[in-house]
Amino acid sequence: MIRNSRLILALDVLSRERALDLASALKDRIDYVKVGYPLILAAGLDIVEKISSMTPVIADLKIADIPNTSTLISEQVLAAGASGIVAHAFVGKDSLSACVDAAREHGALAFAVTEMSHPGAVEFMAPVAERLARLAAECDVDGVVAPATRPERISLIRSIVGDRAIISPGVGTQGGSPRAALEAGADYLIVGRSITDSPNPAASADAILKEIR
Ligand code: BMP
Repeated sequence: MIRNSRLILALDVLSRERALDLASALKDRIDYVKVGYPLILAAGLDIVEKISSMTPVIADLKIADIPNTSTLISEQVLAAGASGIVAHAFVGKDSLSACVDAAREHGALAFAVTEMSHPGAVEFMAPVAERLARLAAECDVDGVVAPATRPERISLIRSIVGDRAIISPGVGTQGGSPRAALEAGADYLIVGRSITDSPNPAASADAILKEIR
């Protein structure tokens, strides 16, 4: 069984059955499954509990609301069994802290988004990513999300967040290199379609694991 694989599987599929099949087939190759709006909206919130019985789940709802609403959203996914939640940092200290507090109360992890991996992130997020990373550290998040598509940004964000975990999406389908992201300072790679859209998801996960080992 491979643990500490440094892989987080982004399970952005719309079929409950397919999600459970993938989680079951890949659970020994990954450290977490990340679920977000696509799967939760398609399959229902209890998919979090179902997958959690196989492998820890990070609920990536990129929470970005006023503190009260952020707490309510966090509590829903945490009560459903999520081991981690993801929130946006740009909403400010009070809202991000509300998510961190909710995670702590459930013994779960809280991650904050600093800079996203898609090209459009350079328009508004990149110019403030360092401030967002500092705010995330001030709010005592467990980790941050930083882009594997721009490894130099991972290094910069690492210099700000210290020992906090960096989880990094954007490898494979979005063009980022797994090895480059880890060498730049990422702790975990978030990988979705390169694995889930593959005719052989387990073999594709193994190929990434081989590349990063
Ligand atoms: P894929 O490997 O298929 O590109 O999936 C990446 C996953 O990471 C998706 O769930 C996406 O929503 C998420 N993600 C991202 O791609 N970039 C970010 O900056 C933040 C994300 O959460």
